Amino acid sequence: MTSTELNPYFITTAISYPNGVPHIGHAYEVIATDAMARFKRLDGYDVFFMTGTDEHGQKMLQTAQQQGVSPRELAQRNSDAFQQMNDELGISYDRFIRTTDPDHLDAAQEIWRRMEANGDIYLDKYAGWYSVRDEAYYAEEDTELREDGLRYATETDTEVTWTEEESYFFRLSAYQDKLLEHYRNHPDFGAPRSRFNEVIRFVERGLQDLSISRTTFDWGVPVPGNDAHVMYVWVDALTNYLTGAGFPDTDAASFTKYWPADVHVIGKDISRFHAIYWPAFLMSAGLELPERVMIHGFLHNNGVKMSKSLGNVIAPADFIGQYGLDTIRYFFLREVPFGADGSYSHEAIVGRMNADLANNLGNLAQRSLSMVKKNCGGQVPEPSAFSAADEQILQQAEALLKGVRDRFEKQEFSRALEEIWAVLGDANAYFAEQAPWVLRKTDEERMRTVLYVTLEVVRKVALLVQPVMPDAASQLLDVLGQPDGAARTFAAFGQPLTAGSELPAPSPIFPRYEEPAE
Ligand code: ME8
Repeated sequence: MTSTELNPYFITTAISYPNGVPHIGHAYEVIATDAMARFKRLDGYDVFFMTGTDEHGQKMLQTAQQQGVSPRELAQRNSDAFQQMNDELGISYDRFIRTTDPDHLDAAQEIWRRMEANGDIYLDKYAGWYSVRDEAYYAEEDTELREDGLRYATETDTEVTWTEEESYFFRLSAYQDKLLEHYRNHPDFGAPRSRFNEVIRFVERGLQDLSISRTTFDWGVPVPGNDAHVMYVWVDALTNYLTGAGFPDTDAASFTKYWPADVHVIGKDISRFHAIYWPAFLMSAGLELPERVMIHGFLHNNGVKMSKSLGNVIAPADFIGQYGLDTIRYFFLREVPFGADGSYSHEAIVGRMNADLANNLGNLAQRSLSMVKKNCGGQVPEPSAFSAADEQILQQAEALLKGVRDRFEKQEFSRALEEIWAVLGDANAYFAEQAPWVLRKTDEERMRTVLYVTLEVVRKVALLVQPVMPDAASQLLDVLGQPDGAARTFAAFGQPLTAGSELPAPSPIFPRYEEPAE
């Protein structure tokens, strides 16, 4: 890499099953990943952000049959719905990958060939319990027979069916020690620690070889050299991350630049697939492992699990319509520590919207900017010597970039926002104490300095909240007179406002939520 090239950063979400339309859990994952991607771009990285849909497998086929359409039609229809959700959420992805894309077929078959060439694939017979809902195999002891006479996977409550067929197997058992060694040498490979520990304990209990092909249906990637088999959907699905980087062309500029991926962002229900199977497949194929698997929790509505039968599945578009996109993005990232399970409710969203956004940020910006408009000729005021109080709040704002960067590096979005809002709290206290509206009559020079300091703190906050609230932050930077381009990247963080520069007319950016009249 020459010195003029930016550092690469490859980040992915899970690819969703398009057997239905997206829900708020899907929205949560792409919003968080989008915030991370935007942060890295603003921080000077060459970011490649990929999301998409996982279109093969028995679940897709069964749903299609129930709906009387072909799996291809079902995939197309719902994949479009996922893309539409991404657009509604302002997701800045660089590629939306579909596992039915032609380049993905090549990648999936090539990783298979590599694992086979390494001696890790053999043909045998599978007999055991399979959950179509989870697209996962379960050992008998991990299932239970219930009163309805059906057998269920204990952990996920999904029905399992007895499956017996010829199948290729992957020698997962051979990777137990190598995986444990990798975990030891890379303590941040899985995060947060509590969820990573669950993965480690699972591996320590012993790994069995994995059935990786099916013969009873053909909606999948054909196994190279044996068309009677299609690949187990997870082999195909996980490989999407390689496809995006340009695999199987390992000499491609994109591959040398972006692989290995920096972060796979996924939910807690699929941590084993990403932190056990995936690194084992990659080791077998002689490919580098991703740096990090970030495991987020599940979102529940008022603490209650979302389900179609409970009728509490909320369409992301309805949320946006009610509260606004930036409020939703802010709420999810601020309210739920990333990694933990979280809950949302109307009251909690309105609370954040009114207190954090409208009061703490919106009012401070609006009050200081309107005073500048009225009393400083609509130009950034000229400060005179800073007082200790001025210096103090300026330094707190200055320190935010490093603090927030450290938090984002670990996907601790709520902590990052907490730090920003702590400084905003102090900035509000500073503004109230300094009372520039009183200074207007007694000491105009001091008034100008206080307004300058306040605007500068707001500018720094506006720069830092761009990844979370792209639209609102952009409007805030507009009213602060910041031109598009370099002035809006983190490179400009330490370059304070220029006194005398023109400011456009201020306009309120963060509305309060008012309950609609009965
Ligand atoms: O698992 N809250 O797809 P998927 C938060 N195709 N996250 C949730 C959630 C909730 N209530 N429900 C689901 C698959 N998710 C596979 C992935 S990757 C190679 C293949 C998350 O549509 C879930 O944990 O069931 C996963 O990360 C993502 O949404 C897609 O789930």
